[in-house]
Formats: sequence, structure tokens, C-alpha cells
Amino acid sequence: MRIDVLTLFPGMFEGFLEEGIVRVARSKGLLDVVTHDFRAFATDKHRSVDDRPYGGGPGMVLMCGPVFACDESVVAAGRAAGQEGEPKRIMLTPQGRRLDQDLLEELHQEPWLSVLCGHYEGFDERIREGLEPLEVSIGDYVLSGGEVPAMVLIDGITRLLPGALGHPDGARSDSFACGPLLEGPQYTRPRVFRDMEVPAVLLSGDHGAVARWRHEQAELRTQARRPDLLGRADENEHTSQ
Ligand code: 9D3
Repeated sequence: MRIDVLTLFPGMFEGFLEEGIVRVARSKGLLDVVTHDFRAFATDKHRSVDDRPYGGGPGMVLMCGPVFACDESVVAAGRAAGQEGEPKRIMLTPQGRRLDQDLLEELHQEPWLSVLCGHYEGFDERIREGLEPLEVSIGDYVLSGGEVPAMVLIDGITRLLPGALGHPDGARSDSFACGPLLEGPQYTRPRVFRDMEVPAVLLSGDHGAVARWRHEQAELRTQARRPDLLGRADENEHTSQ
């Protein structure tokens, strides 16, 4: 999969792309991420990318010119690298569709994404009209820009790419992360740490008893922390233990 990122802060992606699962996926050739600084496509001598809103009011608006020129450059670069057609365009905005695991599952099947990050008050509306991006938000809280959301999106997609996780059934455990129940408590050595003991059932060797205990703990934790998930347990029947 190829992901182009259009941003005013390409440096924010450097560490992210060079560590962990994203680095591994890139080194295996499963993922190609290319950042583009759309300030490089500004046309005036001050290299402006934003301007005051028509009609007045506070704040600034990202301009069409640099964004459309950067998008055209992305399409040309992708085609030169062997991509066909056009990328699926995503715009990260607080007004977008809320990111969830279902959306990640949809997006990870795309061969080519182009992700537009804003950093000021908003985008000139003609960017939406002209590029027709899917607008995505990562949740109901205010951030300073779309760069961290872009990294959230790329991380969530990357771990779904076949071969990105070390173990073949990695995706299977997703149903436990976001499915019917939260994960219950887990323990590793030592058996006693500062007078805190590992529950005896886990040391019993009775696999049936261990499975029942884990399920019960998962239900208790889900009831306490995310009772909303229990309401949708029927939708997730196939994923339960
Ligand atoms: C004062 C301006 N805001 C009015 C509600 C609009 C606004 C524009 C841009 C608020 C924040 C931002 C910067 N945030 C993002 O670009 C962003 C974001 C977010 O803030 N929260 C969750 N998901 C996302 S995706 C992009």
C-alpha cells in the first residue's frame, strides 16, 4: 500500500516512520509512506498557504492553490511509482466521519491513500468540492492539526496489512480488543511481587477453569468500564471465546 501525506509539518512524521511496526512494514515493502510539504507549492514570495476568510471573522483558511498543486504532484509521483488511477483521498478534519475499526478495515484494502492534514482553522470549501475527499476525525476532542490523526490512521492501517504483524492470526485478536468484551487482567512472572499474588486459578493447570475465570473477569471489567459494549454483544457473537 502507498500512503501520501500532505502536510505543513513533514518533520512530525520522521520518528513515527522510523520506529516500530511502521518501520517494519516499510522495510518489508508492505507500506510506502511519502510526505509532501504543501508549503513547497505556494506561489507568492512569502510562500503563503493560508489567508483571511472572505466575509471576515477570526482565524485563517488554508488556500486552494498550494493544496491542489500538491495533490497533482502526488498523483504524478504515485503514477511514476507504478500506482494506477487516483488515490483514495482523505481529509483529516474535526467534522469528519469518526475513525473506528470498521473504517480501518475498509481503508486497509485500498492500494493508494492520499491524506491531507490541516493545521489552521479550516480548508477553503473548494478543496472539498474539487478533491471530494473522505473526511475523517479521530474523536470528539480538539487537537491543533491533522498530523497526529494521520499517524493514528497510518498506525491502525499498517497493523492490518498482511504480513505486518509477526504472527499470522494477529488480526484475530482485534475482535478481543474492540469486540464483545474488554481484555481481563493478565500476569507474568514472578508469582509473588511485593506481597501481590497471581490468582491461584492461573497456576492450577486446569485449562477449563482458566478459560472460565478469564471470561468472567472480562465480563466484570466490561460491565464496570464499558457497559455500552455489552449492548452490542449479539453483533459480535462470532468473536466470543
Ligand atoms: C476554532 C476552530 N475549530 C472550530 C471548532 C475548528 C478546528 C479546526 C482545526 C478545530 C481543530 C482543528 C485542528 N484539528 C484537526 O485538524 C483534526 C482533528 C481534531 O482536532 N480532533 C479529532 N480529529 C481530528 S482530525 C483533524
